[in-house]
Amino acid sequence: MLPCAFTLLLLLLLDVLTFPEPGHGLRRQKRDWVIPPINCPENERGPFPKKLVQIKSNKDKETRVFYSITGQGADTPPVGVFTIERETGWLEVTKLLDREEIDKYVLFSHAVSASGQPVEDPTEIIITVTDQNDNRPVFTQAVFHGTVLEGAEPGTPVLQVLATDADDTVNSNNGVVGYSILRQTPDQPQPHMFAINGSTGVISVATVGLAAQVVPEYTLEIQAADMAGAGLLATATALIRVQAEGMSETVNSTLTTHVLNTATGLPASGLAVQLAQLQEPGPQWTELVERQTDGDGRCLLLLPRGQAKAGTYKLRFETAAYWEGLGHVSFYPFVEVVFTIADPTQKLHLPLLISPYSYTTYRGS
Ligand SMILES: *[C@@H]1O[C@H](CO)[C@@H](O)[C@H](O)[C@H]1NC(C)=O
Ligand SMILES: *[C@@H]1O[C@H](CO)[C@@H](O)[C@H](O)[C@H]1NC(C)=O
Ligand SMILES: [Ca+2]
Ligand SMILES: [Ca+2]
Repeated sequence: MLPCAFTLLLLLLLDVLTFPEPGHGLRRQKRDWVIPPINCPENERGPFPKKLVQIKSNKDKETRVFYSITGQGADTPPVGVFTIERETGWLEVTKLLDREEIDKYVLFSHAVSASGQPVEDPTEIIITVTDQNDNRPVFTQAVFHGTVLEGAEPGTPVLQVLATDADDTVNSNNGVVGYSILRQTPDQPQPHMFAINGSTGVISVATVGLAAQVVPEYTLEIQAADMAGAGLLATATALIRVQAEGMSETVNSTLTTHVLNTATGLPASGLAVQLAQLQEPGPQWTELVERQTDGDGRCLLLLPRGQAKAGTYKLRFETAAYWEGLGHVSFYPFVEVVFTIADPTQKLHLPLLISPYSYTTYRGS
């Protein structure tokens, strides 16, 4: 980009633009001479008219030549933004330009003799209006809403904010918006629970620990700045509701299990667990849930209160897959524990201790 495009225009003044001389050379092209694109910055103040470039026909040695221009900005709306001095060929701009309104003018210059006969082919003049950063970003909404499930993993997308900027994004960063999070309220359990992608505006979970009972809703103050994040500013709000689905299940769960690897003394994590219920009267099992033990070897969500009924249940532990994952062969392809629930409101804990060659279970509390 030019720091000041009028510098260039002044340089152009030294090179008076002449119409091509026809019939030169063997490979004459249809349009053998093009006036180079003229850059004209928007918002340039007067006094007007302001000279841009002088156009000249070599025929002026033989005859008097009169110049005119046609096209948008000359004789079609907006009429008269550009004029040309009939006798000197000076092309002038008559008013302040706005790139966001019109970013390019295509004009044609004409040269005629005193009798009105064209002495040149019309020549194209392209005037490019160069950008100034005269628009700040504008958020498409004052408040953006999003919902996230509590316990969501870092990286989980929550919502996308959007700000537009009318300025140029192709040849400059004047219209390129960069996003950031200014503030998180409340700053519990930590100040940076969410992150925003600076270029896309996608807000995602940054830290584990979202819990509806701790913070049911977050307010984020979001900033958009042009110049890819370093320029003119705008702010908006993002409201993020933390959905408590997992929590009520956890707190209300009446059945839990805990698997311990007795070969190492460590919790068995990532072990698949299935819960099924016996359909009376027949020997038919209806599968209720399928889970994996967490990092502590626990499964807390097996039987939510309200869903629990008195009856016969079965927990199936996929022990062989677990041992295979550790490079062991298991004597037991799986472990099934069948038990009865008499009082569905009472909490029931069912630990399982496993080694490749043994297992133990008992009623815990
Ligand atoms: C932002 O999103 C874009 C497009 O999805 C991605 O290419 C880029 O890596 C992301 N930036 C960060 C910092 O995650
Ligand atoms: C238990 O579940 C009931 C309804 O299913 C709900 O109203 C209650 O808030 C839950 N309790 C807890 C501590 O989450
Ligand atoms: Ca801008
Ligand atoms: Ca602009």
